[in-house]
Amino acid sequence: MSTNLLPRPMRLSGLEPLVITEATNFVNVGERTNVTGSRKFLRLIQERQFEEALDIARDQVEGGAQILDVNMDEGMIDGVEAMTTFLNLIAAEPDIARIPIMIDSSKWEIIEAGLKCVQGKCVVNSISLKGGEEEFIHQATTIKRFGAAVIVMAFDEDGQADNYERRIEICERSYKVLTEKVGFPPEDIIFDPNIFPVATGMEEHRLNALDFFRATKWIRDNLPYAKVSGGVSNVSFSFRGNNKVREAMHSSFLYHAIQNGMSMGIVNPTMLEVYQEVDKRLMTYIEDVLFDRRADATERLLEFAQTIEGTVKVEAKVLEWRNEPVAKRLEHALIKGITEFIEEDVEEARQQFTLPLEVIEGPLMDGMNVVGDLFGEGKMFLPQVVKSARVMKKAVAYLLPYLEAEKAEGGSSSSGKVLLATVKGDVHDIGKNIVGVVLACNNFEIIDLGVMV
Ligand code: B12
Repeated sequence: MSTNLLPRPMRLSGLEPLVITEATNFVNVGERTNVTGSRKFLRLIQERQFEEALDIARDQVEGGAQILDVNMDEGMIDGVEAMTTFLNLIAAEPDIARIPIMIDSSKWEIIEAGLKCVQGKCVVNSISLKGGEEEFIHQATTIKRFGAAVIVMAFDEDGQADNYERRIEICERSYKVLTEKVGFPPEDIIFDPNIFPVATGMEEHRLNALDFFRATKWIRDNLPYAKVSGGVSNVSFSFRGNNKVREAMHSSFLYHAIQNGMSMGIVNPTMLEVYQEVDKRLMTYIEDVLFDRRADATERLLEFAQTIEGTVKVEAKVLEWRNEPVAKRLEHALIKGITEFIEEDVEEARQQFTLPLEVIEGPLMDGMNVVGDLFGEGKMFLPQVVKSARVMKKAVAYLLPYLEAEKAEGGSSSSGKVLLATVKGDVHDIGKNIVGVVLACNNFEIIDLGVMV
């Protein structure tokens, strides 16, 4: 976005605020509470097992989702009733309701039903010019009255935008109608310029990713304060069944989309590789396709994909990192969120250092710093960092008895009292907890008020 504009952050909320500024990293939308994307969720809703369906929502929040997408668009379900019931149940669960909701439906009556339920400021996903300007204005006016933000699909009376020009033409027209005729706050407009599959073998799909990147950049440069979102898994549709390729493609697509200004998106964190971790050759083939860099890009990727399809070669590669030196193994486990070997690796590192604290301040902190840098660069995403934090916590928990055994000699008299907490809005407690343990070992009396105080 042009930098000479006054900041107008997008303010969403569940029970807690989510303020999206220019400095915010990519915002990831949890997508498992969607009957069209999750078979399990669909089954639970059909069988009216709403308690279990709530657990899926809770897992998403704990896993790092910053917005919760809820979709009940399925022919066999009464969408209005299911949306109403589920959102009302969420409202009674503060650990889920703390993040904003995204009411996701292609049916206006389901969206309206959802708008009547949610507390806080939600996002409607989506409306478009598909049914003409009058209907669009009516829907946008209602959404504005409910105080929600809106996702606008690049779709008009002539159909869905499938090239660069159509994408920007529809988004510009929608933006003008929204800001000039409806008086919609521009910072509450999010465009979805359509993520379509690549490597389909069809000539007209060759520019699908590139056109999305270019349209995203155009929107961010030309439509002040508007944001860009999209459903990322669509891009890899041609590779269903080959998760290795899909995961790599998602991380590359996301990385480049974010570089071009994509601000949020619906991403399945279990189908996302860390950008840096993708095999370099695979990444080249993928990016040749995404950027349409060569005429035979699709054939080359398809050919290469067959060689890595769930083969033994992949299995061997997976465990190759176990042969690295211990510091590298710890870094790998932190980046990939692997807890399996963490205790044995931490033990090995502990034996190499004089003090257990040196393991934390050395290889573990180094690993966390790599995670922090990758996250800052848009090459890792919050759900992945949540997993890293779990690995770190397990490593620290393993070292705890050794840290405590280091307890300073010399009497029981207290060295003083220390009050610890993280401030309101800050969940980072790994460092605080370590400080608490170290101080306690040095005879300080610790009063730990916890997080977000
Ligand atoms: C793990 C992590 C998370 C985890 C936290 C899990 C948890 N329960 O702690 C999760 C995934 C939840 C997370 C969330 C977010 N994170 Co974060 N996260 C990190 C990461 C990768 C590692 C932090 C860590 O645990 N380090 C290891 C510990 C041991 O080190 P430490 O915290 O520095 O503590 C040591 C010292 O600082 C010191 N110390 C710490 N506290 C105290 C207190 C006292 C009294 C003393 C004396 C010393 C002391 O001693 C400790 C031991 O040596 C850092 C990157 C980094 N390199 O630090 C980003 C980072 C801190 N996060 C960041 C951000 C932006 C976020 C989010 C806002 C992301 C988002 N878009 O939502 C959210 C914040 C949510 C919130 N409301 O707080 C930014 C912060 C940028 C900034 N400067 O403001 C960082 C730097 C990443 C980045 N490069 O962008 N994060």
